[in-house]
Amino acid sequence: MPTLPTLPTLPTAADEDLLFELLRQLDVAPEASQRATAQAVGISLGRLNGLLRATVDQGLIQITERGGPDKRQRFSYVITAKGAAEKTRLRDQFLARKFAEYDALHAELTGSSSGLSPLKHRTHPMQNNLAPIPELYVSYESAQKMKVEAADLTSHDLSPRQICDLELLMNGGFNPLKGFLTEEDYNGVVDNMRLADGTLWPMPITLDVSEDFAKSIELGQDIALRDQEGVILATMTVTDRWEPNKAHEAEKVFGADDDAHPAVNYLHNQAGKIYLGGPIVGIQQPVHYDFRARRDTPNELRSYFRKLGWRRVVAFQTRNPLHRAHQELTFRAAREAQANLLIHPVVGMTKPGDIDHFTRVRCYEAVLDQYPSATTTMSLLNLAMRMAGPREAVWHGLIRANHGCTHFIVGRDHAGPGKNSAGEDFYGPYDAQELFREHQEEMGIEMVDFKHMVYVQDRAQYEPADEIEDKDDVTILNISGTELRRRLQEGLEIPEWFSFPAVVEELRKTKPPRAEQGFTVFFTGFSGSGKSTIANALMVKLMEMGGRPVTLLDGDIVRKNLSSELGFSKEHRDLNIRRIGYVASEITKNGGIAICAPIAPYETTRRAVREDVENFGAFVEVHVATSIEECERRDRKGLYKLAREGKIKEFTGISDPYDVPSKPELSVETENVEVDNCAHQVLLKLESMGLI
Ligand code: PPS
Repeated sequence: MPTLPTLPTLPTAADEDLLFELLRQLDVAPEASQRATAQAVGISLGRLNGLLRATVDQGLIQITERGGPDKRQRFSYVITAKGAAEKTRLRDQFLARKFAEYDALHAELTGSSSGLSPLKHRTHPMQNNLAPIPELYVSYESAQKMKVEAADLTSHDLSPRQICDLELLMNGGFNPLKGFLTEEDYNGVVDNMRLADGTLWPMPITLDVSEDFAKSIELGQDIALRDQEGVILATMTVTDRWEPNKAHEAEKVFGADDDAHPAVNYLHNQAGKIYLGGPIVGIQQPVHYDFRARRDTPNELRSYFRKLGWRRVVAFQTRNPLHRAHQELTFRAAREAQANLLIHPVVGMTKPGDIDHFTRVRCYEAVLDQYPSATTTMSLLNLAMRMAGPREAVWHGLIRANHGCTHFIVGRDHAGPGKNSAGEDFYGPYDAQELFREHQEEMGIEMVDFKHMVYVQDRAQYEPADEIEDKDDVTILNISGTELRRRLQEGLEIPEWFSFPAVVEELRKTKPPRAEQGFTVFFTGFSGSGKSTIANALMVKLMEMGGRPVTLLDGDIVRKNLSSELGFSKEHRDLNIRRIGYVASEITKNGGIAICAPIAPYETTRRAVREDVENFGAFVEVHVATSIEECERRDRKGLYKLAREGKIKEFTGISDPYDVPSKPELSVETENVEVDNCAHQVLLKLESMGLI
């Protein structure tokens, strides 16, 4: 090696960042060629040479010569203990600088986002709920620049739920969060509902990613966060990476590690294994093409309230259409709180199986003229709900406080997830009110609590159930959610005391009677159990009846046409079934009948397909319960023999698992029963469910 120049000092931040990059690169790829190293760090070969010599001089790395034929790879590098310490120091310094830049950005935004002068310069102090709150967006000019720069960063494609979370992080809906939770904040939130600095925050807002993606990231690295079309919405400096204890999170946040809870199910079966945390810088809002005029950021709502002089605002959270009981409840709440009313429905993600938000918003619009326009407004909230009952109520309250509201309605079973796997409610009906009450002072928003509202026919009005003193002398009417669904499904009357004709009309448009809706019949069972034969017979019978198009997605047909590249590992089987589920849900959505007949050995995957389909219509799971012994005895395709001989690996029932369905709509035995009879049993089931 030629003589080394003396070590150049590294005075600027950019030089220090470069040294950090180099040490990191040498750590990751100690035997890469110099050209590759220079390319990875983004400098010329000459510059690299100088830097390498300098780092050797400082005792940060050692270079050894390697033998071997490849002249370009003559050296390998080892980072010394001193080098490792320097790398850590540089990383921490980098992060500290990022945080400082970030805080400065916030300070700038606090004053400028509404076009008002910064708060400290204003002569009249503004009421807390009306002053602008910090957003995480950069200015338009910076965003244009960042978009170009961020194109070179490693990208994470956000899931629909993460997009909802990111939008509320960026627009201040999740204030005071400045990004996805760090590990320390996460632990505090999970265990005590508090961030590391003690601030109340009940819900973990985490960026879950796959193990492979997590491995490709270095702490301190910036990543680009993209929506599902690839648009860069934000960048994030990854400061934390950890594997969460999901069972613990489920217990603490949702009250039980039970997959019957939609958010627990999501946590275990959809969320990635690793969480990344760190501050984000917002580049642009997620794009929404629907109901644009009805969507408002927290600052837009605050400025609207400011303009109208609304000092007290009570928010009503909902994921359901509004019926008369809700109208009465919201009127009463506004009266009680002496406040204006904000109808603030969630249009992000709600409970699987809920009425889609397009229909709901049309329903809300249909009843808006029932409210006094001078004191009521409606705005849509792109929140991904977790159905976490009490914690969710506190979370909803904080979000509404950020949106400029002073009061929040909490009714019976707020954000309830339904029954647990033992058939019991996850939370008590008024647990949410209790937890909210405990924290409301600190939250800066007051609860307006309501008991269950029922209709008293004698007085032709709604009253809270627990306030009716002459219960035994009057006629009390109530239609539950389940009863409403039944009436819609069967095309039965929905009385005017219960809902508004315009709402019912909208609901009937999207929810025609069951006999006119699409649905999916999903057969599952061992190979050779008779799934395909029964499915074929069923298809022919349904086609004979006519009325709706029928599609058969048989295991073998699908493997030929949709999944020809897949094998039989768990991963491939899951992918195969999810594809079938996707096609079936599209058919169901469009009013057709999908008959599926794969083995589908895993309960969790079948459940995911059920959820996909139930967004649009009924899912009828039929277990073809032929025993493995009988299937093997029949061995129609000769596959069992090959499996026994070890010539086919991972064969279901022989060398691969099959989860017997725990709650199928129907289970059919095929031993000593005619195929025609089996298909008929399915038809009877469909009839009893009102589907034909
Ligand atoms: S899965 O698990 O649902 O994705 O399987 P599926 O798509 O229904 O495909 C099952 C058919 O593939 C043949 N086959 C096997 N089955 C199970 N295990 C292994 N290892 C295997 N290898 C090939 C078999 O013929 C199945 O057809 P059916 O119609 O079920 O008999």
